[in-house]
Amino acid sequence: HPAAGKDATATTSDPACIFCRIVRGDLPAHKVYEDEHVLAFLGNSSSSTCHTLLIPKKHYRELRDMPADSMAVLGARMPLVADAVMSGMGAQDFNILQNNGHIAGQKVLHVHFHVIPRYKNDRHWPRS
Ligand code: DGP
Repeated sequence: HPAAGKDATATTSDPACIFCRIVRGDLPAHKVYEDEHVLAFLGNSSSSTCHTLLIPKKHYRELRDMPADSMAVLGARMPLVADAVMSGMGAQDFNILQNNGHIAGQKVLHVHFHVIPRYKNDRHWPRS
């Protein structure tokens, strides 16, 4: 596994990466949740009300680049972030979506999980 044995405590930030810039505060974003390891903020597409992105603060290009411990922390935060999005919006249901690579629809090369609140008759799936 490519991420096996990687040092999850290494500082990794890509100056050219939009999401790293949001993590650093260089680029504004509406934050939904933040701690030492992860950040959740509203996506800027208008495809869904409060469509939220959950990212590791460190720069990993895609899922397979993430060390297991970073992935574990991020996974543990997913229900918290989903809860925050749901309660803020009065939505009860949600999708988690995660794209890897150009063909799969990944546009920002900093791994991110879409937390998509679902509303009755929103006809959202499978678009993100
Ligand atoms: P994907 O297609 O899976 O790479 O999703 C990219 C997501 O990132 C999409 O929800 C729109 C969002 N996004 C792209 N650029 C920005 C930005 O500059 N600010 C914010 N808040 N979101 C962005």
